[in-house]
Amino acid sequence: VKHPLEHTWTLWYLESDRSKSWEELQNEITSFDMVEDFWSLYTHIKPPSQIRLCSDYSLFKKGIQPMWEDEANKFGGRWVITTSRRSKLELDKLWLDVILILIGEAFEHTEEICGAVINMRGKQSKISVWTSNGQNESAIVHIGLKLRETLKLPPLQMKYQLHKDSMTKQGSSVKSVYSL
Ligand code: M7G
Repeated sequence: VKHPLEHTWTLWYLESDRSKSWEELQNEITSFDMVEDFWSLYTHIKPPSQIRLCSDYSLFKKGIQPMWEDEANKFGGRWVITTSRRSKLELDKLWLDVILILIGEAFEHTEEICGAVINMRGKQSKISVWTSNGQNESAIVHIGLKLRETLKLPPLQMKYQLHKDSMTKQGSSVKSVYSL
């Protein structure tokens, strides 16, 4: 007997290629809605540390595209987790733990969660959890605290940024609306 998840989730992969637009680079890999199907997928794909530099994995609820423009994301933002000073193994473990927190949905306000992304960028690699309403302070803070506690993150390794700010600014100049 298989164990159903609360939602169906879709895994996406992006491999950088300068000859294409960013939107064209997103590849939908597969979807799953059972615990066992998640594990068989997970054991068959490369962990983040083995994919090419400048590639991304995204895991989103089915029907939500892993981009700012999607209806579910456009008024939202993301908790960005700093991953500096982690080994490849620790980074892979952190990504797996984030996925398990998301698909397990064992806390409040999970309806606000759209998905998670890992951007492999060498020392600047980032893991982020995207939520749909950047004005919903109580949900954002609750989700942030849950992530920090479950992932055992040291203080100030998480910041929340609105997608509308990421759209108009680059990298470190994007302001953070919350820090944990
Ligand atoms: P990134 O890959 O999120 O982070 O954004 P990085 O700076 O660490 O590489 C890099 C670039 O990808 C952005 O400046 C945008 O040009 C493009 N990009 C990223 N995201 C998440 C989106 C998106 O959701 N929609 C669109 N249209 N472009 C995006």
